[in-house]
Amino acid sequence: MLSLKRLEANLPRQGLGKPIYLYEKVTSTNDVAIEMAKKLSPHGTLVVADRQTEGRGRAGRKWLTLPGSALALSIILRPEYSLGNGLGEVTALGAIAVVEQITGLGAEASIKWPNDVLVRGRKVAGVLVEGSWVGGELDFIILGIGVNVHQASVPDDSQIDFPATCVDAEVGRESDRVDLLLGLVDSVGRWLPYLGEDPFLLKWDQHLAFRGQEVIVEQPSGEIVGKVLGIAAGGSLRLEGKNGEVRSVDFGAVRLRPVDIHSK
Ligand code: BT5
Repeated sequence: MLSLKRLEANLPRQGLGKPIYLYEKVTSTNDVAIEMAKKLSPHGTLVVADRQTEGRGRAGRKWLTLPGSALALSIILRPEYSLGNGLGEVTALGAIAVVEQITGLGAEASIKWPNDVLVRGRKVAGVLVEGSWVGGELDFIILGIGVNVHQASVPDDSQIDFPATCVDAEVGRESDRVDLLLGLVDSVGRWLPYLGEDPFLLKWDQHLAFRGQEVIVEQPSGEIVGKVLGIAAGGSLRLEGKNGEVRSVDFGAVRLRPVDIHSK
């Protein structure tokens, strides 16, 4: 189990992580954080669990958090602190934080637009951002991040539809989950003031996976095939079609996969 004592002694970082709530088991840290945010828990509230029984991915998909081996965390963000141009940028914020920490441990990580972190083409982390509006006004955003840390966190192939890995396997040694969590909170807090600004978009762009490669983007209106060019202002993905036409795909109910991976 993660040490609450160590976490409390080292938080907040960059204004995030106080209060912190650490659970042995929850349905989903995002669900717990949403309930707390509705009860007016402040900006920066951090919810962490050792295990999730109903961890959520996007569009009703599942996220598996196996006990003692992963990180599952959710941070409450409130709009009085600039939150950029919507959920897409907050999603990238979570992914950039993971990339920074993994890079700091010596492995190269990239962002599979819009919300996954990959190392050597395998998924090591996922980000789920959810917002709540009251009368058209943003009330709060929950930034949920799940990271596979130790080997036991990597689900069986039968449970996932994209190859997975964990931090330990990629950095070649056992990492410390508390250090990783503190580093993540620090990175999120450090980038938060720059959401939507050039340095942030540049960082996102620099770590984009599949640049120059053909990908398939699935959206409710159908599939688009194109070569990844980069991130556009606002956080949409720029793709080049077969005839050289360039189009932007907005963040939303989309999934991306390289054309040479046939899984869903
Ligand atoms: C995501 O969705 O990747 C977002 C995951 C967000 C998880 C965090 S944990 C803290 C917070 N609380 C929550 O309840 N959620 C957030 P998506 O891109 O839709 O990917 C989901 C897909 O990833 C699944 O359909 C599986 O194929 C795969 N998957 C599930 N668990 C995985 C794991 N531990 N490692 C790698 N892949 C996994």
